[in-house]
Amino acid sequence: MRTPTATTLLALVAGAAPALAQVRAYSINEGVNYLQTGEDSPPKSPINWTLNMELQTVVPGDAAATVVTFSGPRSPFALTFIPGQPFGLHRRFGGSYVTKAALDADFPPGPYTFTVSGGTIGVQADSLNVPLDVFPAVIPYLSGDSFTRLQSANATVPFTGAFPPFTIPSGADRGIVQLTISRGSGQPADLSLLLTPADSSFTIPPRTLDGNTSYILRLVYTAYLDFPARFPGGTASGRVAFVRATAVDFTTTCDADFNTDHTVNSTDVSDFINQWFNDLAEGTLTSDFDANGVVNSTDVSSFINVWFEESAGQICGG
Ligand SMILES: [Ca+2]
Ligand SMILES: [Ca+2]
Repeated sequence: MRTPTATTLLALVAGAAPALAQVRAYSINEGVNYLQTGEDSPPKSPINWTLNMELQTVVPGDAAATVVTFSGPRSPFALTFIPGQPFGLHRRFGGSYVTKAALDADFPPGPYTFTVSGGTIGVQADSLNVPLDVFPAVIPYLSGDSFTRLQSANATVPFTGAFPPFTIPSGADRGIVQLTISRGSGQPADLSLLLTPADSSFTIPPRTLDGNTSYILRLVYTAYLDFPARFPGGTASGRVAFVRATAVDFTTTCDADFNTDHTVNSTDVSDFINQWFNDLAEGTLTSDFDANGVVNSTDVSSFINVWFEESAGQICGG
């Protein structure tokens, strides 16, 4: 008989121990969405108000059903099991509302009790207390000249934009700023930045985006109320989130449109060469066309090749 080594014993123990069946997180997100369509002004009227509820268990099968009860006309509110996740995910979108008053009528402030049942952990319940309104006071938007410059952004050079900071509202525990850029709703993000409420600028690194391509930038301010150590045994973290999100549509210009006037022509070559000599003299990196951190002759040849590919006279973006 072989004697198990310490390593194999550890492996046996680890393999034999099932993942702890438990609720690990549950949340309610209230959101308001905006679209910025002009320079240096926050969007004045929301597109819509939304609400989402979610509960996660450590493994699928811990709970077969999740129902949320509260003092409102849409209670009881049954969440839907979302298959295909490594954990047990129960989620439901509460709908899109034109006004905050309409949202509050269906989902009023007060306690929301999440009850799980039908799985390995049996019937368990705990609640979240939803206050009336703990939204960040500031509506997210691209400030200064950021909006206009983004409309003709050249993806081969860094783009730095500005937005207003916000104060974590009274009653909230923390806040975050998220900035994502994708090719459309539901598409994976080409850029995803996690920032703080005190931040007021962001940078898109060169070559993160493609040239002559349409994108949606989403700037999201969230205030969180944390409810730690919830559910029997204190296994779950609860969270109520109040989210303001602003979308900005933009189209990058062609890679060879160096002066970002939406046309590729000989002026772009002369402007690029002038900048290239200037970078050599100053040690700057504006004409680092291949974004390798060095300005040298390869940047000129790469630029010229792309300039020929994006044939003269091509209209780009915008
Ligand atoms: Ca141009
Ligand atoms: Ca280079």
